[in-house]
Amino acid sequence: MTNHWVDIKNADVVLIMGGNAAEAHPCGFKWVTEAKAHNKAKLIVVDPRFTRSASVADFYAPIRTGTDIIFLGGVIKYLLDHDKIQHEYVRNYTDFSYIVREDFTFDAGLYSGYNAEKRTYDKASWDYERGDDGFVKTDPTLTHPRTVYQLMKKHYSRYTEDMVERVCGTPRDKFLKVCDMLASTATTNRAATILYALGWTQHSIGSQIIRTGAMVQLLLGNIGIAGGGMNALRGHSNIQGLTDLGLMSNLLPGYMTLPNEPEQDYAKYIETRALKPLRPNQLSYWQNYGKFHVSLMKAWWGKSATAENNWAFDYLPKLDKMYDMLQVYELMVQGKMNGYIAQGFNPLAAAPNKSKLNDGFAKLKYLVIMDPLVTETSEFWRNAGEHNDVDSSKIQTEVFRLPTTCFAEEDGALVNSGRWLQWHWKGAEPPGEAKSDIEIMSLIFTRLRKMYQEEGGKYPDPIVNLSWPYSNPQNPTAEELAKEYSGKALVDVMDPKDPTKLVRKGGEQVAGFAELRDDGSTASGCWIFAGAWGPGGNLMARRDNSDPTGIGQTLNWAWAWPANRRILYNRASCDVSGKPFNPRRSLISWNGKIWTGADIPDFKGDENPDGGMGPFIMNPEGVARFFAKAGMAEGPFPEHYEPFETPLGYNPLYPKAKGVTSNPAARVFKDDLAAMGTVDKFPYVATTYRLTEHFHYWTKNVRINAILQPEQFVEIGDALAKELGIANGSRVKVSSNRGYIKAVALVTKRLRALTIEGKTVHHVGIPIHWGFVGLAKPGFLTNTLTPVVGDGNSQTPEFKSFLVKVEKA
Ligand SMILES: Nc1nc2c(c(=O)[nH]1)N[C@H]1C(S)=C(S)[C@@H](COP(=O)(O)OP(=O)(O)OC[C@H]3O[C@@H](n4cnc5c(=O)[nH]c(N)nc54)[C@H](O)[C@@H]3O)O[C@H]1N2
Ligand SMILES: Nc1nc2c(c(=O)[nH]1)N[C@H]1C(S)=C(S)[C@@H](COP(=O)(O)OP(=O)(O)OC[C@H]3O[C@@H](n4cnc5c(=O)[nH]c(N)nc54)[C@H](O)[C@@H]3O)O[C@H]1N2
Ligand SMILES: [Mo]
Repeated sequence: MTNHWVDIKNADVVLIMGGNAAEAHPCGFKWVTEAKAHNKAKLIVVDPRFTRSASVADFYAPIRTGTDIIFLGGVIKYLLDHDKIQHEYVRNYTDFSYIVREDFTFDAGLYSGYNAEKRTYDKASWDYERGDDGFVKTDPTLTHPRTVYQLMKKHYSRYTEDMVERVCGTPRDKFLKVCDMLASTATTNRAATILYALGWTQHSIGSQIIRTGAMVQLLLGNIGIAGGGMNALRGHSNIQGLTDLGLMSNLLPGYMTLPNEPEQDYAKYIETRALKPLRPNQLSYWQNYGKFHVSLMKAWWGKSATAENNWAFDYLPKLDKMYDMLQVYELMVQGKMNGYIAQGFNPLAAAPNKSKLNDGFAKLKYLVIMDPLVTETSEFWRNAGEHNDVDSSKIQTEVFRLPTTCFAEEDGALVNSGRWLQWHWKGAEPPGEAKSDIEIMSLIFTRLRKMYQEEGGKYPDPIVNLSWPYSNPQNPTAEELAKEYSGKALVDVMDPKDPTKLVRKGGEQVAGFAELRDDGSTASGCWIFAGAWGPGGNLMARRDNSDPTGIGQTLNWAWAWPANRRILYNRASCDVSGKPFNPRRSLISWNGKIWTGADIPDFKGDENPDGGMGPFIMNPEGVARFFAKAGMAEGPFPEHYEPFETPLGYNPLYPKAKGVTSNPAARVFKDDLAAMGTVDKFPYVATTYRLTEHFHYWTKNVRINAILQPEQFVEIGDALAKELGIANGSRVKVSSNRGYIKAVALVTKRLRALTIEGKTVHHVGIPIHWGFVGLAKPGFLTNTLTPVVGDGNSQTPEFKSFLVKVEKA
């Protein structure tokens, strides 16, 4: 979230689109209720299904899955056409007036630089034009045809109301009503928040859907203000912490990135990330990259990371490709993997195309499961009849189960969607032989290290030199690890402007990332967490909920990254001179000497507004981007592409063009493309989702949940049920080109048929929670049906839109 849970209460308009917060985030949803009760906020829900969120909304609009870019692009066109934009904001705080390079083009669904064979772009032309001074050229009159404004206006001129109605199936009047409600927040005294989750991410164009939402918010001046923002409602209780700590194949902690294979030169690695400002007087905060990186390397390799060895740069793997789950399972079925560790992960249930996973696991020599429960993955080899129809006698994979504790049985911090690190305390002793994940990993590590120490091997340095300074090397405490992430001074750290002035005494915890250095004098395992455990102790454990301004800015409750800041980009809540746009919900302001207020300023604290520094300090241009330079896989402006399994078979933006029906830069492998189904055989659009009564695949192990939702069902609209002669409560078989499931039919009015390009399109709704392990009635894994294709940026699978057929079972 750019904002945080409590702040939702400040919104005047709440748009829930691509999520079902009332069901999947029932605790956080109370802040929507607060906004409605105390702020007369209007709640809009746009979803293919009439959900539990929709049932309490002021306005509901249906949409076909996977077409949100058309819808939101239509909103962009509406706002531009009706001049419903926050002019002062857009003019000063975005790239509206920036001029784009002459060789940048967009033609029939493809941007300049496309390589059809590799399915990727050379993004060089997706950039601004530079002047002789090295800075980006701008045209404040916005008349130059290559200003971002003009290009964007042209791009979205195709996204008409008519197009929205035809492609999304959203009736025109409903679409216009949503536009109108959002447009009401283009003023400085009203705010809209967007709450989204998997209904946006789990598409082959998911990241671009989210960008389109962010563009709408920028036009309305809704980023950086109380009650505004782009708010990703995250999933598992600590999934925010997972990305923060860089647990993805291409990331390092704190959103730093691993070097790529060609990046063998340390200085160049830093240089390409510590970007110089693109406009005069801009901060470009990533210029500090080296300080965060060197501090990380000191945390990991201690004395072995030295200036002479470039802070152990050679110890870091150099990335040849992303190793996301789709890539890993592809390597598995190709027989290129020996072993796999599934830690707190049940991929047989959670990953797309179950039969591919069954094949892959069967080719492994060993599979390690770290989990408090028995999972489907740990029993992938067991024949469970129709629910897991495998030939056990042919599977040789050795499976090891290592029982772990769960969060309630250990101390530590969880990072919530609002970026708050909240400390929690152990509430129970673990049962039986269960050990914590930390202890298991430490036991594995210390044994591996011993083997490398005794037997050597190819390049043992990164392992034998890893810093492991814990009181019990076989079981570090949560406190020790939290202090390491936050960071400390290794020797006395002095003020660079006044070398006689002590900033931090050697051995002390640092107060924040501003104290980190690139000369090896500091260590921090995750720079954005720096200060969470500061010189004064554990700030994550704070529980003071006082809220001096009444807008939910409880700065002494827990600790938020970065720097305890609660609302990102909050400098943009003020006008150029530093006066709050909305004094009623002021976050910060310029008092003539410093920035101060209800939040930690997202700006240089003593920077006089007259200097012209922009509020988006992480961008080298200092402003927010409508034109996503070289950032995204598919192009700088979001464009609609159909789901890989499309009910149309063509892209309605250019019905005749080839190769642009679906995302030309999506993550997809050859065999998975061959496994896609077509609309002639699989005529209905399926989408998968969760229910309040279950948490994924674990709560079917809990008796009370198993009683609440005992049996697998699928939701079918009235009209389709009638057409197929299916009665409510009867059993149906739902098949895709990859397999089938059987479940009880729930015939409902909540899923209405939509008219798309003149033909009727039906959705089938499939909850995800059943399987062949647990106390609930055995069922089929929903992911028997889903296709293997991922977003080109995040590699998130397309779980939310694929094709099925439905028959009586
Ligand atoms: N009770 C409970 N709560 C949970 C979980 C759980 O298992 N149980 N899981 C947690 C996790 S890990 C996560 S990630 C979150 C997920 O939270 P959500 O994303 O809110 O949950 P989902 O039910 O997957 O899907 C959200 C909605 O997206 C809609 N949708 C599908 N396709 C589209 C589309 O193309 N456009 C639009 N506008 N909407 C679409 C679906 O109809 C559905 O209502 O929930 C978390 N909370
Ligand atoms: N079709 C379809 N597929 C989906 C989705 C969808 O919407 N549609 N949603 C996707 C999403 S967003 C998610 S997050 C995934 C969820 O997929 P998973 O994360 O694989 O599902 P969970 O059942 O939450 O599995 C987590 C496992 O962690 C274990 N666990 C709990 N606490 C601990 C602990 O402290 N340590 C260890 N080691 N283990 C622990 C639990 O017992 C459980 O078995 O599913 C994805 N798959
Ligand atoms: Mo999730």
